[in-house]
Amino acid sequence: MTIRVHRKLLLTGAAGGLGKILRERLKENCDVLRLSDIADLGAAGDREEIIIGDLADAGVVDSMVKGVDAIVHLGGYSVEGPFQPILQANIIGAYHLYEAARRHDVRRVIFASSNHVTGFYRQGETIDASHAPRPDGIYGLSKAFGEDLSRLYFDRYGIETACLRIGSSYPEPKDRRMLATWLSYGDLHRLVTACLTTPVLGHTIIFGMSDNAVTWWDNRLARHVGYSPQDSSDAFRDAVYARTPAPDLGDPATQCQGGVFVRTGPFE
Ligand code: NAI
Ligand code: 15L
Repeated sequence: MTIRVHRKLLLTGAAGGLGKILRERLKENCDVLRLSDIADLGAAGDREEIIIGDLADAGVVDSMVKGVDAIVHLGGYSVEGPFQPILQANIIGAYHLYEAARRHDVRRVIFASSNHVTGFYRQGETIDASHAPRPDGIYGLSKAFGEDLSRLYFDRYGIETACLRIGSSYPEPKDRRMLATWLSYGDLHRLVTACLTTPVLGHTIIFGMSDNAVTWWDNRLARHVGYSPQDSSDAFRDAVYARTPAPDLGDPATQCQGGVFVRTGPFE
């Protein structure tokens, strides 16, 4: 169910893979969709506003946030990499975003966190939102910072946040790991919509996954969000098995939920 409860929404990272998907779909959720990114976004379409700028620039972030009712924050460095760009985009950028939300009284944020906050848990175990973070790299650590930052701004200022620990959101699962981590684009939009519209969100951590038979994550602590996935990786299972080799059980990328991120880098 899509309910248009917001007048003006901000979507950061709108030029990215998921931003392009949500650019169209989030128009169902609001009267005006404000888009931002450091990269080109083309011309503003019907009911769109565009602000180009760097999340590391506090002034630009302030102008992005001013006048919106809620924020879907996808912008940032989205893979494992060197510390400096991750620091600028994900850590300093998230701080600027929450400070601007506090100043402009924005009450709800949907934050694109990542499964890499808990990437060092084993593929043979099931975790929920009460398990301690075990980041699998600098990128996962930066998302853990974003989750803690949002908790501070909830406890202190009452700004509600959903931290979406997104698994792997692509048109279809690319490999055997993604049979567990896959989040369809339709379910991504359903998840964001549920977080935008649930009456009381509070500060919530929720794993962003479709209704996959193989799963490592339990969303029982986020039932109040009302997210009900409609898609499943199961339909892709035979095809994925047919085109991918049997996993090497001695490889940390097979042992751990974070996959290859657990052995990517260091970069310095
Ligand atoms: P993406 O890399 O395609 O998009 C990120 C966008 O952020 C890009 O358009 C980029 O230009 C923008 N950006 C980067 N640094 C910036 C800065 N300093 N200032 C302003 N904009 C900046 O990533 P994707 O796949 O669209 O993911 C969106 C979000 O979801 C990211 O935060 C990512 O970490 C998170 N996520 C995505 C997953 C997936 O499966 N696609 C899985 C887990 C988390
Ligand atoms: C992520 O956090 C990344 O943004 C995305 O590119 C994928 O690699 C995904 O995790 C994943 O774990 O598959």
